[in-house]
Amino acid sequence: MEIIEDTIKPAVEFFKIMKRGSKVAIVHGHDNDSICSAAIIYKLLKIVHKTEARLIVSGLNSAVTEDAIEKIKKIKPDYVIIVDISDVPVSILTELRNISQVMIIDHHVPKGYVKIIYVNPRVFDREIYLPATYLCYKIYEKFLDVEKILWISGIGTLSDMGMKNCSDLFESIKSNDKELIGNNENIDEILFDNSLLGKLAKMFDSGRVVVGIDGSVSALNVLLKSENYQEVLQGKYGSKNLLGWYSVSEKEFNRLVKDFEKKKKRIKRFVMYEVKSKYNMKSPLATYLSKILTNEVLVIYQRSGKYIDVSFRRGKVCIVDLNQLAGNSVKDIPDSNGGGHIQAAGARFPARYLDRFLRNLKSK
Ligand SMILES: [Mn+2]
Repeated sequence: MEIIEDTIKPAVEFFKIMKRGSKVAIVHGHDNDSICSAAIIYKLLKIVHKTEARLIVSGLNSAVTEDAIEKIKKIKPDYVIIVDISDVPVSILTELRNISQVMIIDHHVPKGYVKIIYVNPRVFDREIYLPATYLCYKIYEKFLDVEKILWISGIGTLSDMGMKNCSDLFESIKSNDKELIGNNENIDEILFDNSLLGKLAKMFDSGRVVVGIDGSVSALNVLLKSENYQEVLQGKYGSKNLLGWYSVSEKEFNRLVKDFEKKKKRIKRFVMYEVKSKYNMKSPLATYLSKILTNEVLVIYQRSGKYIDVSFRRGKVCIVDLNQLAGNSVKDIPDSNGGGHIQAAGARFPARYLDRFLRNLKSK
């Protein structure tokens, strides 16, 4: 595929020019695609550049926050690599550029960043969908044998629903780690519920779901320390925590699927549901429930402190642009944001604007 080669070329150059022993900081978000991207880049730097990169979690999954900058200022790295975070506010990017050389590896709708190295396939094709983990996997492949990171690449790419366009990765997993895919003929959503790779994806996500940011950081540490997925399943390197969180989140997940059936509301083409849970179940639940819809848009929301977080997903034959819908749903709401991908998006707004948000949706 041409686009992938064009996309990763500046990153490959970046790593070729980088000197051994350089100081590097990797800034990442909270979901599996982001932590798997960070893990792959970390391992690449460790082997090729003999560098232990510093990992910095952003306060938000979708944006680089001020607290991340404070940590970077203390480290004063030569290079900063930001993975799978779409929004880097201009003021923050300017600060970063004063300290270090910056590279962003992302796959959301492209931003007009300047004076940085920008690795995003959608610069070349706005519609193309290739998760950040897959981009990192392709970069790694230019330097090293990918055999040891296939499981991490599979977890991140599956979690971000990149099955369709990343078939070479899944073919490699099939031939090297057959057990992860099992006897599944089709590489699609079925893997979540019917494969070891799907189970691992849920396990690594359960840190974020049950504990939040600190859980994501723990999950990333397990990815970094483990040589292979067998060690994870054996409970090595802190993965005992993951196994515990996984069973908590599975139980809660099943409870919420039943609750959804009872309490979901249908308004025009929307199916709405408020998640009432002490865990961050909104996004895995939305991904699962979207598979049982056909032409509807699923709107799942959950309170988080003073805010409401929303996940938008669509049924199998639905063609609504969710990136646009999410943006429009909050456009007149102060202190809000909304957007993402055509097929999956999110929004966040102060809870007191719930009525206005619902009104905005109904007018669509
Ligand atoms: Mn992603």
